[in-house]
Amino acid sequence: MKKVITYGTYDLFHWGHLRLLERAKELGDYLIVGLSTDEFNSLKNKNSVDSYEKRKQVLETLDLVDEIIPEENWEQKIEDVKTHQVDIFVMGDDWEGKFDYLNEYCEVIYLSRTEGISTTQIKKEMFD
Ligand code: C2G
Repeated sequence: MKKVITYGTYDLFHWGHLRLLERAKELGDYLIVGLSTDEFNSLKNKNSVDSYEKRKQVLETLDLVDEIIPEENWEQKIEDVKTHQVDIFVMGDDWEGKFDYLNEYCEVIYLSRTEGISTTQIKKEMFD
């Protein structure tokens, strides 16, 4: 079984998120999402509209996603890859190069971001 992992906040789930997860799942048989906790979001200077629990519930409705683990810090990825015996690490290419250190432990693939949609843009439209 080929295991894929990706990480993110996945706030106000949208088409861009879905396309990323679809393409990530196509690379293997089992997809793990490291979902940023509310505490880690503040470390990322990213305040999500929805709580971790709500964001997790949305991802749990997707057959695409086989497992969700909390992303609590920047340092856990190597341990996660080892513990979960991950074969492929995937991120959107807004992170291109940032996680190349994981090449020692698994394949690292950056997928193109979906243009024209972002949580930031949705928040602006919701709250402006
Ligand atoms: N994404 C995308 N297209 C968009 C928006 C997001 O492909 N229009 C991708 C991002 O590249 C990322 C994933 O969807 O791979 C989740 O996006 P975010 O929730 O914004 O993730 P981020 O806050 O960048 O967290 O340790 C890594 C971080 O947790 C990544």
